[in-house]
Amino acid sequence: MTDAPPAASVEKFRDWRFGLFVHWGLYSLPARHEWVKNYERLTDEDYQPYFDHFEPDLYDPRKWAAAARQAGMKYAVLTTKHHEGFCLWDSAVSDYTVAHTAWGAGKDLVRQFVDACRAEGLGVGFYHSLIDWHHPEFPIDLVHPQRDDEEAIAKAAGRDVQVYADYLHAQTRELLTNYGPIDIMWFDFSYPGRTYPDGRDGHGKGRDDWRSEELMAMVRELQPDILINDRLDIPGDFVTPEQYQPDGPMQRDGVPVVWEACQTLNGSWGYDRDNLDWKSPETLVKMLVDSVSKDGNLLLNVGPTGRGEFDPRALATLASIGEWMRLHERSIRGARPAEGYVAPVDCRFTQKGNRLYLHLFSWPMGHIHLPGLAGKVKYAQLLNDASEIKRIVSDPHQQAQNTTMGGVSADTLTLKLPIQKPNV
Ligand code: JFZ
Repeated sequence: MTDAPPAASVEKFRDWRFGLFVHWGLYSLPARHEWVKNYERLTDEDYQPYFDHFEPDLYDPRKWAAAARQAGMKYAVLTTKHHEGFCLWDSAVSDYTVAHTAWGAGKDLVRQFVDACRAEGLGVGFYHSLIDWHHPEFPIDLVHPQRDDEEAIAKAAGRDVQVYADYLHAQTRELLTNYGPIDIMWFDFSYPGRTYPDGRDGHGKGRDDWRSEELMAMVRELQPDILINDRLDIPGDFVTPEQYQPDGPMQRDGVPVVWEACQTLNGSWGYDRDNLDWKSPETLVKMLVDSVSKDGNLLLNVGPTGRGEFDPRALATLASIGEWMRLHERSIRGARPAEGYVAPVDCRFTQKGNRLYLHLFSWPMGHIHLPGLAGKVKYAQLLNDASEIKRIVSDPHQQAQNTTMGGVSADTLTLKLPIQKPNV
């Protein structure tokens, strides 16, 4: 690893626990997944209408940032450029930017985003795609074997990825020079050493293609306090499980590592109009709790529309999460896993200071048994309304006689819960 970030940056990031991911670009117009250009094998010509019609007249990132803050998020990460190659800022080294669209002459959507985050008190992150389907020297090559073909290979021939790497470095320098202190750099992604199923060279991309060490050193030089993710094909400051929850605190080479799960609202990162696969707010809250209980963050994605708004389904979901966070935030923000206690089935523990938070993913039948906690809990309450919960410590005498609390070991704390789950 090239150096390490300051401990204060790491702790700040871990305390945030919950952030907003925004995938926004030309793909918001076809509105059927940010990989549409690759999935549907669209040529540059096919894709041109989205550049020509990019006109996000309702773009007001203060609204995005306010929605994020109200949902309980503490930072936001924007796709400055996704794989399609389109830049949301007025890059000096590209014409494929918002500033070169008919609508966006002279506009810098990244600056507006950064200003909005700062105004709402959110940390700021930049997602930046390593892959670029538009740059003339990027060898478009195998990412999805089943979707690649001879034409793509032929197109890749003769392209010089090092020329592209110069461009990548120049753009990264712009992003980390012109917008003040940036908290997170989120590169995406490497796929080294890929081969086709029949053994042909798949032209994978990795550290030698991006010149990852050099790139990371530059990022640290420009932004000494920044955290860099782990998708440069060299170790980064945090790891990024994507669309899955790990089964426990994450490790790298046997050592605990900072991590952030990224999750979609509906399986697509970019705005996907006809998608019906929306996760419920309850599922998303469970993902957040699950991450924190395993010492990780959750970066939850919204794909804004081509007009630049969060669509009503996304807003409603964020509002529901926000209502849960209003009542339960202190079990999340700055929280850590509970050391030494194993949560019962379908439960998660988080801890902050001497307070232990028990999150119940399904509502128990009147009692919940907590092995190892007898005599360790001075007071128990529901978090949503501070109403007391009665503790029942099993009585060894009764246990011996196998009566009231029979079968519950002496070190088990039993809590008596209301039969009805609180309506929150
Ligand atoms: C990448 C992007 O392709 C996707 O569009 C989105 O931006 C997401 C956050 O990141 O998707 C990936 C990247 C890496 C893996 C899987 C999906 N991977 O290494 O398994």
